[in-house]
Amino acid sequence: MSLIMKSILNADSEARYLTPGETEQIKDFSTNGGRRLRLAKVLTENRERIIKQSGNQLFQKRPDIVSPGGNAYGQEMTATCLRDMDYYLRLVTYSIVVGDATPIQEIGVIGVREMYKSLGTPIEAVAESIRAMKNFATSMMSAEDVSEVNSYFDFIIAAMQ
Ligand SMILES: CCC1=C(C)/C(=C/C2=NC(=C\c3[nH]c(/C=C4\NC(=O)[C@H](C)[C@H]4CC)c(C)c3CCC(=O)O)/C(CCC(=O)O)=C2C)NC1=O
Repeated sequence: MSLIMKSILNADSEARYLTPGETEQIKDFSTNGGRRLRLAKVLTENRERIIKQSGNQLFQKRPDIVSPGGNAYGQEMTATCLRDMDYYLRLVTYSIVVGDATPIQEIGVIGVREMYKSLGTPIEAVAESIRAMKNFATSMMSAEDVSEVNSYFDFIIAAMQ
């Protein structure tokens, strides 16, 4: 949930107006909004490149997953693997826009370990793909911007441990 909605719900639950501290926080959050949208746009515009590069890096590191018997073996399964990476990158852009990890948490990580287990997908390799996307995506950003997006990739990786 966005900081704005959270502040309003908190205040309303106590039937009070927003405090100066809360409005100050909302002001910072709003000031930062342009930057968050710009970052989400950079990732959106570069999504194909990020996924292709990171996928290649993953398959080089883990040739077993695209070899016969591997979970991403064959054109169709490899495409599904890259699609999952695309799903996660998309959730990262949502989180960047809203400024917290809720979209990732609610859409992408609940029950994820059980799901990949039932699919026979090595989850540590999925985590590796997220790490590769993080490295590649942040390589095109300033240090300040990196600190804004790193935590969302890390959030996904942590959920896969
Ligand atoms: C937005 C939230 C969301 C997520 C996260 C999601 C994941 C997801 N990945 C799936 C399959 C899959 N996921 C992978 C992914 C991989 N295999 C590997 O070895 C690699 C490590 C990895 C790529 C990095 C593969 C290969 C399948 C197909 C497995 C199969 O059909 O046997 C499936 C099963 C149904 C399907 O094929 O679509 C789901 C639900 N779906 C969602 O709606």
